[in-house]
Amino acid sequence: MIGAVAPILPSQRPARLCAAILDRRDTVPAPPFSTAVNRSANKLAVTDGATTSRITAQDVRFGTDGFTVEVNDGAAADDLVVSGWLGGSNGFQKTGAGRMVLASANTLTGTAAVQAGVLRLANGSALGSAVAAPLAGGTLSLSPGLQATVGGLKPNAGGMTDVGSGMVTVMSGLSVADMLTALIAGRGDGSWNGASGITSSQAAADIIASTPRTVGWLDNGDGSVAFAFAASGDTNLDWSVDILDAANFLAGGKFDTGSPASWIEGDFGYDGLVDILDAAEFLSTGLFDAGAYNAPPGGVASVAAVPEPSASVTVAAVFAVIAGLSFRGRRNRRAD
Ligand SMILES: [Ca+2]
Ligand SMILES: [Ca+2]
Repeated sequence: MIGAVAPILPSQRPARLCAAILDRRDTVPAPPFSTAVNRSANKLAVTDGATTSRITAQDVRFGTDGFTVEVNDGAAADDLVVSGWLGGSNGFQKTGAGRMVLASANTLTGTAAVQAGVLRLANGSALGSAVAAPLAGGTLSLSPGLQATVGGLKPNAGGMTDVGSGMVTVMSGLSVADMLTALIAGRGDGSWNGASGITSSQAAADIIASTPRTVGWLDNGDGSVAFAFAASGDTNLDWSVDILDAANFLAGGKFDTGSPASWIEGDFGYDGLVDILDAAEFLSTGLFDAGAYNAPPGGVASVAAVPEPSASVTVAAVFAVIAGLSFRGRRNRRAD
């Protein structure tokens, strides 16, 4: 139920204009959320999932005690959309089976723990510098094509991180080894059907539709890592497969060496090596020089309008590129 609205005392305001300060000490009744949102103690709850509940113009500061947002599931795909500003120094816990969408840039810190249901990011800065932690039964997801940055991520906490058709950059605290553990768990049998870790529901759907897609990753070298919906061969995760990728594949110098290799060096199959299987994956997508294969938010992938080249032409083109670059040696720096 929507509670009565009472003025907020100046002493209760955060630095910014704010409709409600939601923390344990707060005694202010609920602000006028658009549908059936109520709150008690340190919990904000959406109890009516029949329509999408919205927190729009209000800014909400989660107090230093942290906060629980319970979003129950209903008929609407999005059960709660928060497009106001969220701030707070101790994160929040998302509970309930419903889907909560963060649609604006926020300044959260602490841990955003997804204990159940879905927390979807619809803005690249929706989590501020908070650490996302999807726990068993919880999923962190992205709106289509979104490129999101999070302060941290705990992808091996039992839950799922679904990159969809987007990309996640994790600023710090996630090692390449832990990211790979999560990716391999999410990859499952190769069709991205794992029960936990990092996956892509878009890649899984594409594979079912016989379009080979996967999830790629990068070590940015500055303490941050990234992973994204990808096609094999897209070494730099720019959502096209072109000469830069062929150059990275060659510059890595890992082909058939048995040396440990990364995605950018050409290990597209997650066995840690670059061999003929990876080269085959590179070629089998038919995407070389075919333009963008993934749509930006609200856009259309240009590859959709390009007639798919025949496999033989694509293979010939790639091998011509590889042969040409080979003569130039490995002095060239990686084109990433
Ligand atoms: Ca690329
Ligand atoms: Ca491999």
